[in-house]
Amino acid sequence: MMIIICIIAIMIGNVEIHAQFPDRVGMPDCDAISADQPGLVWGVSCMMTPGYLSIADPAQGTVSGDDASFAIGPADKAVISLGDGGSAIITFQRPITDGPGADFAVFENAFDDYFLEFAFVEVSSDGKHFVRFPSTSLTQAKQQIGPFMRIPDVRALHNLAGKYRAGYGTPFDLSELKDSIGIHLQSITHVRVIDVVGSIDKQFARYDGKGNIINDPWPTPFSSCGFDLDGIAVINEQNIIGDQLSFAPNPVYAGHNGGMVRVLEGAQELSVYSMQGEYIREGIDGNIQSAGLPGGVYIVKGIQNGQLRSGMLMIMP
Ligand SMILES: [Ca+2]
Ligand SMILES: [Ca+2]
Repeated sequence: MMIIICIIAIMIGNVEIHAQFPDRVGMPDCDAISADQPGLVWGVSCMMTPGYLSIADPAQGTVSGDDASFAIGPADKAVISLGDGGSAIITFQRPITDGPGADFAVFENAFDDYFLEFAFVEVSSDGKHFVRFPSTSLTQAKQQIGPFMRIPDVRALHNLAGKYRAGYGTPFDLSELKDSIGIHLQSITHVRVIDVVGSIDKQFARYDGKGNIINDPWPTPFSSCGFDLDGIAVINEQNIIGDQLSFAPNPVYAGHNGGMVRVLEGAQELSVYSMQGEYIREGIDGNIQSAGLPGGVYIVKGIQNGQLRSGMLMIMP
């Protein structure tokens, strides 16, 4: 009997969505983060990799690439449009940490609760190894959602940025990545946002964490196509230990970001020593040059807020 029901369901083809995730802004179970929530801190740098105007016709080229500053600072509806499959990496003044509940939120500029575009979200604690939040899209993938068509029910979506309208961020909780390797959940320095494309054509489709095709408005061969990143807000920011220098990223791969490590909160007269106390090199404009240093743990000393402080920096080979 069960088998027959299953076969009928497959034949009908349009099985009801099992809506199981929070609903749109204004509904009681909505988990969106308002851009006006007190205490949010926002991204400070953005590096964008433009996607195609249409992934089905690469000859049309990529999106022109908006002013990257539109994706940093508070969400203000000035955005960068990623294009089909495009991405952006945002960094922060201090690392994000896994605190209670959602740890950061990603803001898009949808003008209402239904005309939505989605993006994968990945995090890194060294700018090199990124781990993707396991996403879910239970929206049907039999009929393409066209460029001006509605997303039927946001309760079918989880861990995809862009679920909520402008001014309301999609929350991400680092504890969902606790079984991941290669990242430190207490020191996330980079968030990468990647347009999901949205085509249901298997040549171009992108898949959620369970292998479902993600269906969102497509094709959209406009200069403003793809996910529109407005900003990323940090909810749980790493506390800086008062009397120690802290670095971002830490640990760091020797060649990361041109081999530069930033000293959080700023410091002057930086110098780098081996664990045996041997002087190695000076800092440069508040940064440590990690390129060329063998893998290992180093002691960095510097003047911060008028006091001599030190901290430990780990360089990965
Ligand atoms: Ca958390
Ligand atoms: Ca913005």
